[in-house]
Amino acid sequence: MAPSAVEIAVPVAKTIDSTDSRKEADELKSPASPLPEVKIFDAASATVEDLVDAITVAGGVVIRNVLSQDELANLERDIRPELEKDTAWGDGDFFPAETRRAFGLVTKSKTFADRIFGHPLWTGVTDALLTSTLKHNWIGDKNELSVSRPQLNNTIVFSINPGARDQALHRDDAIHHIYHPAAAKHEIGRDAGVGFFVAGKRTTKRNGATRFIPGSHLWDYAAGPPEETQTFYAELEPGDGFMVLSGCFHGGSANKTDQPDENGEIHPEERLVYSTFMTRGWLRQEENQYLINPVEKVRELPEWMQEKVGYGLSRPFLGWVNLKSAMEWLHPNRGRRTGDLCDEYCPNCDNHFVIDAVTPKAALKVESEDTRMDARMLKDERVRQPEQRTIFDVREAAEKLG
Ligand SMILES: O=C(O)CCC(=O)C(=O)O
Ligand SMILES: [Fe+2]
Repeated sequence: MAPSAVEIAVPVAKTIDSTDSRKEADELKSPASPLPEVKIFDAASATVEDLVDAITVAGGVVIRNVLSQDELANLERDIRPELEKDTAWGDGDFFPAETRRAFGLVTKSKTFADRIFGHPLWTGVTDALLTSTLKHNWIGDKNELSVSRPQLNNTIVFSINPGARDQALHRDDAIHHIYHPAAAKHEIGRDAGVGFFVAGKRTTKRNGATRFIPGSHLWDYAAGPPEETQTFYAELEPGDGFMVLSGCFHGGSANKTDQPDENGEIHPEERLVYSTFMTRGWLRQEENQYLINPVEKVRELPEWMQEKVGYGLSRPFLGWVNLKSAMEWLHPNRGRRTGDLCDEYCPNCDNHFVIDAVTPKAALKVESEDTRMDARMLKDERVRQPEQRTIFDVREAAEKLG
């Protein structure tokens, strides 16, 4: 998340006055509530459901062994030269001066794209938490149902070096001006985003592990400031991952490995973490994916990833170029595919018109042939009608002639 110098006035949570809602209000979570347990899974056995359940309760979850040591080595080979180009932003900033960063990782490393951005547990969790379905959009007499899928928000690798101070605890939800009052439990649709941090090296409380406050995604966002005493440090072995809701207080931590350890020895360590956030399809992306990723490199990704990078359409109508899906702009010579911008007649797309079901009533009816054999009695307004090319309608000619 980028630094912000202005303080934003935050609305106060609404007053609850009925008896039922008072009971619910008692259960609303706050900084005084007990902190939920942070669960730990292994990538080989965890299911998307396990992770979603754990995240919705605690706001974050640890997953062991997301990447193998070979994959980590490939990733570092791709990314290290990029980190070496970075310089300090100046202390007093959001990032301590000892942090080095690199961005635009989906096109800088195939391993990053395949094994982090495209990891099935990650795509499963973000699809579950960040997909939205618009059910009520009347356009004339048709009710349009539109699905908007999650898209990439940012990609950053953080190298935190010895001597770095704590990054201030913050919510990445602030980027999208999100405010939530306190909630008793999590509901799907609440989050602006989810983050995934994968350790490139061992990350510990001493060398700068990401810390977060479990359960803080359910607090009134006006409650603050966050207390360091409530933080949980996501200590990871190389290749482990940590997923966190953007509604949780979190931050990178101080790297104290420039100071003597419990044996009085100094062993400086770099804390290396690859991070990626996804957001909802209809929010602006934090990192501008169209400028940071060379378009020819984007074309090398599988199409489903191109869509997630931001070239897919957020239905019903967000992100078009020349009134077409950006996927058609990216691939001008290929035919239309699933996900392209199309009308209601398209058999591939997930943009559906829904006509509410009507309970049948007794009525006088005109009997006709089985309409699959002869549909002349029916005119389905939803089916594109054949174009008439001549002033003589040849289909009626047989009847006219007897
Ligand atoms: O470095 C970390 O562990 C967290 C970084 C972070 O939260 C941010 O930059 O928004
Ligand atoms: Fe953050």
